[in-house]
Amino acid sequence: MPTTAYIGLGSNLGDKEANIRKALAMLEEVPGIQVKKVASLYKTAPLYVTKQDWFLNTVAEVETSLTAHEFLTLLKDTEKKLERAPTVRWGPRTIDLDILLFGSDKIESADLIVPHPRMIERAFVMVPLAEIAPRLCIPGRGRAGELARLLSTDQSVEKFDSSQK
Ligand code: PH2
Ligand code: MG
Ligand code: MG
Repeated sequence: MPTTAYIGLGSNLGDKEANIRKALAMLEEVPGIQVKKVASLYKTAPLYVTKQDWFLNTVAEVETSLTAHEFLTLLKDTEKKLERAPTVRWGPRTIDLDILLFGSDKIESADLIVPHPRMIERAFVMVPLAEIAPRLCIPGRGRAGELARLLSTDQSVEKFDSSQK
């Protein structure tokens, strides 16, 4: 049985939009992965390390026959192919691909924690997630739509118009 997973995509180095579109195109090509829904692109203020360029963020729903760890390896390989260089924690990156949810799995291994432990505090994750899956339940936290509404007033997240670059 395939698993429905949600991934967060972010970029704040180079051609941000191209980086996100390439990452999605590369994932589409992988046997065992189908990209089902992609939210709009959002221009977002950097969180945590605030002295860096703004990010483009989105969220995608994918269906996959891979295991969570196979999926993680694939995302890391995709980041490498898009020339993501090592950086400081929360610093600038060409592309960041994070597993947010993997079916209803709860995973706590050294290299992967799912649901993503900080997703619900991040408007740059919750606003695009709520766009494509407002009624999705985040285990123990509530529905994506409600959680996003609580966040979006104090973190800058606006729809990105790629024609106005
Ligand atoms: N990613 C981070 C740290 N801060 N801020 C925004 N707005 N968007 C991100 O994707 C982001 C961030 C580390 O992964
Ligand atoms: Mg991240
Ligand atoms: Mg990451």
